[in-house]
Amino acid sequence: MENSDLFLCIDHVAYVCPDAEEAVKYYTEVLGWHELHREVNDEQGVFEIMVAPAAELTEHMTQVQLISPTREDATTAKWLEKNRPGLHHMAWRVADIDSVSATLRERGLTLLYEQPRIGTGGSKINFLHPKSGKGVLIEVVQPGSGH
Ligand code: MC0
Repeated sequence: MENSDLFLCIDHVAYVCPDAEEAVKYYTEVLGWHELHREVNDEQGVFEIMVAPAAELTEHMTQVQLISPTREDATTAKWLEKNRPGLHHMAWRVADIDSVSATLRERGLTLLYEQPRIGTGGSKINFLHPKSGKGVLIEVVQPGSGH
């Protein structure tokens, strides 16, 4: 793929904490942001709430994803044992995750999953290992219909 076809925008930045329900109050009640979506993702072991500064998403608006682990063996629970609540990963939106994944692998980068898994709103997701992301965990996300 050409570089200009790889990434569309920063889809979301994820904040991990023990209680997303408590965190969303800060965004909505203190900052006046809007809750746009919430769900439990059993495979990832997370409860997540998406918030944004506007009530309606514009095409390339970045959201903040408030995440808390739903079980002790979730990757985010392990992360919270080692870190205080804070920024956990950022997600780059793509149009075609299979083509982008193939290109990233051709460029020597390590993706965590062989095949994309299901993320927010039926999206398809994969992750660049932090060692392939300059020390940052990076999600690659192709939006689903409920995104
Ligand atoms: C771990 N490391 C990180 C990191 N987590 N670096 C930056 N940001 C993070 N969030 C680094 C550690 O510091 C360590 O570096 C190395 O990675 C190994 O860490 P570990 O503590 O031994 O942990 P692992 O290897 O067991 O797991 C790390 C790994 C895991 C990234 C593979 O967290 C994972 O599978 N993440 C992808 C899934 C995920 O995060 N799901 C939650 C969001 P050193 O230098 O000490 O070796 S789900 C989501 O977001 C969905 C719902 C969505 O958006 O749709």
